[in-house]
Amino acid sequence: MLPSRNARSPLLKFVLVFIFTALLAGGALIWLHPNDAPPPPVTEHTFENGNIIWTIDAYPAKVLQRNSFKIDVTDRNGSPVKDASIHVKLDMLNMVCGDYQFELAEAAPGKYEGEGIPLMAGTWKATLTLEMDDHSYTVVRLLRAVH
Ligand SMILES: [Cu+2]
Repeated sequence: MLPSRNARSPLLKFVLVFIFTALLAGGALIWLHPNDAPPPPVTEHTFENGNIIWTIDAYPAKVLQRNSFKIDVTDRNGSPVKDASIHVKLDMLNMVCGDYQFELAEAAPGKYEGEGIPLMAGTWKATLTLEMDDHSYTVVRLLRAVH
C-alpha cells in the first residue's frame, strides 16, 4: 500500500495555490502603489541660467514643524549666484488642505536657507521661484512629510 503519496498531494496543492495567491496579491499591491518610495532628500535642477541643488534637512520633513530647506544656486560657469530672491510654496498633491509659503535668506554666497512647515503627513509639491537679474525661474520637486 502507498497511502503517503496520495495523502500529501492535496496539502502540497493547497500550499502551492496559497503561495501563488500571496505572490499575486503582493504584485498587485506594488503595481497599484508605484510611487510609495519617498522622493529623495536632495534634488538637482537645471534651469536656463544655471543649476540648483535643493536639500531638505532631517528628511522626511516633519508635519507642523520647521524644516530646514537649503538651496545652492550656481550659474552656468559653476559660480555662486548672489543676491537672488527665492521663495518656496508647499501644496499637497490632490488636496485643498492649505498652502504654505516662505522666503529663503542668503546665508552664504549662493547658499539660501529657509524653513518650511508641511501641514499634513503625505506627499507635498514644493514650487521654488528664483528671481535674479530681472528674470523669474521656477523649479518643482516632491517631498514626503511624516508625523
Ligand atoms: Cu492634505
